[in-house]
Parts: sequence; structure tokens; C-alpha cells
Amino acid sequence: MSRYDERTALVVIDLQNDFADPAGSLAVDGGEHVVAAANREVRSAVGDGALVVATQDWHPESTPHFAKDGGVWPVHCVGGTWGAELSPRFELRADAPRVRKGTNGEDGYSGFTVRDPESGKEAPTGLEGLLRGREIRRVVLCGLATDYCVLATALDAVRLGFEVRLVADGVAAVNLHPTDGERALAEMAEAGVVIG
Ligand code: VGL
Ligand code: ZN
Repeated sequence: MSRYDERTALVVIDLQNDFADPAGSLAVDGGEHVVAAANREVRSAVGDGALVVATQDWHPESTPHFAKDGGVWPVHCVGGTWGAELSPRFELRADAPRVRKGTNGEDGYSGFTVRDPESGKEAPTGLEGLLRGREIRRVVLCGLATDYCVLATALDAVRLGFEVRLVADGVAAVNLHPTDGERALAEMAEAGVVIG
């Protein structure tokens, strides 16, 4: 049975060169396989009339998100650079909406919300409005990375009342600690995300 229909959206998270390409500054092991899985999901979603949305991590040159500015990450996904572009192997249709997060220097782990790393203040991206506008009830998630942006997006989606499914072979983890990816999957399952 298909996972998709007109009330379901496929949300593909951060399939950008810095994460998905082995030459990227925050390359995730298995990123190339995730692009292939995402392409399969896009074909299936489009075939069944489902909305496909892609998120993009989109940082300014300096942000407390980066280690050089007091955060934890190497510089990645700086808006307008190669690293921030969607993988050229990702077969996203030109008319699919893209949601950028972190554009004002926030931590943008979730596709739904950004958070000011200094004040902790949260603000919505356009993703929820986009989904509500199309009367979407269910979201299917794949992309990078399991232990950060996928996890945060999935937990937000549950909190916002969507039915959430994670494509098990369509994600890969950063694994700063070796079990982070597994722990993230357990946390999502616990929150009610269907993994399969
Ligand atoms: C991400 C670390 C830093 C992600 C984004 O897309 O999972 N991870 N920024
Ligand atoms: Zn980032």
C-alpha cells in the first residue's frame, strides 16, 4: 500500500551538499544512500498526488550555531554557497516548495521552528502554514540528519498534531556519540512516530 495521498506531505530534510556529499563540511555517513531513498519517495509521493516539501539549513556566515562563533558545528550550509545547495542528485521537482531555516542566525534544527541560541526564543518557519493551507494531516519524513534536524522536525510534527512516519532507510545520523542515531529513533518511536 502506498504511503501517500493528497492529505499527506513528504518532507525531505536538508539534503544539501554539506550533509549529503562526501566533500561536504558536515558530511553524514550514508548521505548518498539517503539521496537515493529520497528520490524513490519523491517518485511515489508525486505519483499519488502528495505534496513534496524540502527544507534547507540556511545559515549566515557568522552564527552562534558555528564552533568559530561559540557553538558546536563546523561552518556549514552558509546561504548562497555550494554547501547550502540541495544535492544535485536529489530529484526534487522545480515547483516543490522549499523551507529555509536559520536564515537570521538562529539554530534551525526543526523544519517547523527556529530558536535563537542566545535568548532561546522560538519562532515558526513557514512549514506548518504551508501544510495547514493544503489540509495536510500526515507527514512522511526522510533526510539528514537523524539525530538533529530529522529528530527535531519529527517531534515538532507530533506536537503540532500531524500523524508522522519516518522512512527507516531514508535517514542517516551525524553520531557525534556513536549511539545518537539509535537514541533519536527510540525517542521518535516513543513520541508516536511510525518508523518503517
Ligand atoms: C543539522 C547539525 C547542524 C541537520 C543542521 O540538518 O541535522 N545538523 N545543523
Ligand atoms: Zn545547521
